[in-house]
Amino acid sequence: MVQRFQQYIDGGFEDAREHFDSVDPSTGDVWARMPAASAEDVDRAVRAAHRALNDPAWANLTASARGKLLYRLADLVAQHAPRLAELETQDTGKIIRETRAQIGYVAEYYRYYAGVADKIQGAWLPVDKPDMEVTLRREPVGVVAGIVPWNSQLFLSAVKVGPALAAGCTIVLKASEDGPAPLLEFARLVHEAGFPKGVVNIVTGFGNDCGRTLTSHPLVSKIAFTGGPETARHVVRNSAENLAAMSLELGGKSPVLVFDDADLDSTCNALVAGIFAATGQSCVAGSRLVVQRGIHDALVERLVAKAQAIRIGNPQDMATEMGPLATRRQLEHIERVLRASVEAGGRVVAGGKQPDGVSKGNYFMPTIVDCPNAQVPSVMEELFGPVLSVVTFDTEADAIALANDTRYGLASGVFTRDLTRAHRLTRALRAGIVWVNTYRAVSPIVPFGGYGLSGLGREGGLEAVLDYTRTKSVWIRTSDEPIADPFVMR
Ligand code: TXE
Repeated sequence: MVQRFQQYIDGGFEDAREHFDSVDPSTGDVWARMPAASAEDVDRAVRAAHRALNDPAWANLTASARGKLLYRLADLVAQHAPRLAELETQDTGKIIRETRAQIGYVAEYYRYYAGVADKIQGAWLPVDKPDMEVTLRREPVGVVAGIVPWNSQLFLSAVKVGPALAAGCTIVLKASEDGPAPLLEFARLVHEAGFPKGVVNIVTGFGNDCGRTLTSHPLVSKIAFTGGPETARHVVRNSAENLAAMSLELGGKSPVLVFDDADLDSTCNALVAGIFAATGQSCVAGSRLVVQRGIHDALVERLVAKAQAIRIGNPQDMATEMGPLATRRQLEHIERVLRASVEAGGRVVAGGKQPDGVSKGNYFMPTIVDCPNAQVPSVMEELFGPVLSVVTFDTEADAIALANDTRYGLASGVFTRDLTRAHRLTRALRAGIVWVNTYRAVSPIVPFGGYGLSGLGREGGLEAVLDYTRTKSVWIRTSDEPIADPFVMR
């Protein structure tokens, strides 16, 4: 039976005037109808968030009380994690093993921000005027527009909703039109947690109507966007209307450097998790293997064996190790770039096609392409799929040059047992994250974000919470002496 979801505006659940189909990526069948928020719906949501911002029900809550609401939300996320995971798996094809684990951790993100709420402090400034007392207040920046793509919507929205609410902002969150079910369901938990109406609003819809109205709305003060660089350009242009503050998290083409002293088995496991988890649809996917010539053959051989052993299947099955891609569009994009890569000299040594015997669903085999140089399209372009491109280096300087030869700069990995080399590389790599002898570790306590086309600003950690505040400088004259008449010369 086709399920029907609602949008959440000003504390109420409602249908939109128009709905669209959501397709199960493992079967290609329509399983749900989603509300397509119109420009008018988005306008109502932003106005509700703006009213809530100044409503005593929210504005007069102490920071600790905001923290308590966030703790309650965290508990509800933990309690309902199985249902949220099932919905995310159903709507995006991400395997249940991954969605369960990730959503359990999403609750920890909300706990972190709950704890931060009453630790956001202002300052006293030692100003150069003896009769002045100057303090710096930190106030909520205002209404936040949060926009997320389909992959890991609950996770990517936690790093927006959490700091926004901790700081006292209100938010309108736009779920992706691909796989919005878990976020629309999350709205029920926000409601149950007891946030005043209008503090959190959750809609979904298409970029042109819903996304554009939200990011150009005059009452929006901050945009927190995760998605692709092309869409980010639209968002930046939209924000010319409201001059909103902005953070952009835009994916990458992250290199993993493997030196000939690395532990091959351990490295191989990290590489496989780095690229094939979430069927490669992850912004930090380690999609470029930069390997030293002496171990190239041994490492690639191990990787091919691991890739070929990955169990592809129904994403709701706990035994499945890799599920389908979220959309047909994504599958066709990968096939296109792979064809061009083979024409440019790339050699497909594993996968490269849909699994044999699969007649429906967006399945694609774990793929490894051995590339003669870094100009092969799969080495340059973000595929957002289960494709690992391999390039080879001789010296450390070559490895650094290859790794940094990208317009992106989100994450990077280094595998070596040489401590001094590891330190040199952490300095040399141009990326917002460097993982040494590990890959993909994340935590709410650690900032996350990239260089170059990977985006702007950071999410996670204390630094990012401050981006949801703005300072107000307060000058108080402490002298009892009357202020002299400025037009009388003394
Ligand atoms: O994301 P989009 P898509 C990369 C990845 C992928 C590509 C495109 O390479 O293949 O981006 O993915 C909303 N104003 N990443 O098409 O289009 C849209 O509705 C405002 C990397 O799914 O960027 C959705 O909610 N909003 C990445 C959100 O933007 C607009 C994750 C993201 O959609 C809009 C996803 C507009 N004009 C893709 N147009 C990562 N960082 O992990 C669309 N949107």
